[in-house]
Amino acid sequence: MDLYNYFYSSTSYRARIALALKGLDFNYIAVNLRTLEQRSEAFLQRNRAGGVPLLVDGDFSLSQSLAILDYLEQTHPAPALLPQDPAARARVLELSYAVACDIHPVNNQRVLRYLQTVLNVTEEQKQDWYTHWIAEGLAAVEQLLVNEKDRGGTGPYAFGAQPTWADCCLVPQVANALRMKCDISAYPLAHAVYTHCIAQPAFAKAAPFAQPDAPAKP
Ligand SMILES: N[C@@H](CCC(=O)N[C@@H](CS)C(=O)NCC(=O)O)C(=O)O
Repeated sequence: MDLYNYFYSSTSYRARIALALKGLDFNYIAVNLRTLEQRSEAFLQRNRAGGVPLLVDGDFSLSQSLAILDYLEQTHPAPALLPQDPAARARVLELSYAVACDIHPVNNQRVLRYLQTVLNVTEEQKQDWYTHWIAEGLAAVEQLLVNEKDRGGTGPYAFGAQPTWADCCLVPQVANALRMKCDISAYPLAHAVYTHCIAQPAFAKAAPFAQPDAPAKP
């Protein structure tokens, strides 16, 4: 399999975590988001949406990180990253979608680029925008983790003793928030899940600064 991705991309990071947890090797094909390689004609021919990750498995090509997670789940079921029980599975998806559908899209690079280059917001206003949506989004995620704890959830992952899609989505989002210097002290459960996960080998393998296109760690 080939994974078109970028070290700092949180959606790529989701796919890398799932691949690592399932013990799957892949060819790392870097798409440089800093130089807007995702907008190049060559890449747009692969993915008209102009985003990473993009998974290519033989002649099968797939964008959308959650569709990639689902494809991996179906094609390589072990270890399972979604619970069997319908309610438990729905809880995992609820948190995953809270990150993937509510937090990430409004702070995606193309949105920030539009704010700056078309709407001419200042750097400070851009940071306000980013921080605002992180705060709104992580507060909702934290409540989901509180609810899970109230139901008897024990961690150390978001939903129990095994990693799930929720961790694949949450860890990159918290990493982005920290990189953008957002205060995440109001989300202790999310922070605890993040801290646990990044110490695990599969998550470490998938981390931004473990990737071949990453510069030396700042
Ligand atoms: N919903 C898509 C989003 C893909 C996406 O837009 N990824 C970001 C990187 S995290 C990207 O490539 N952004 C480039 C841009 O916005 O121009 C997914 O989950 O895969």
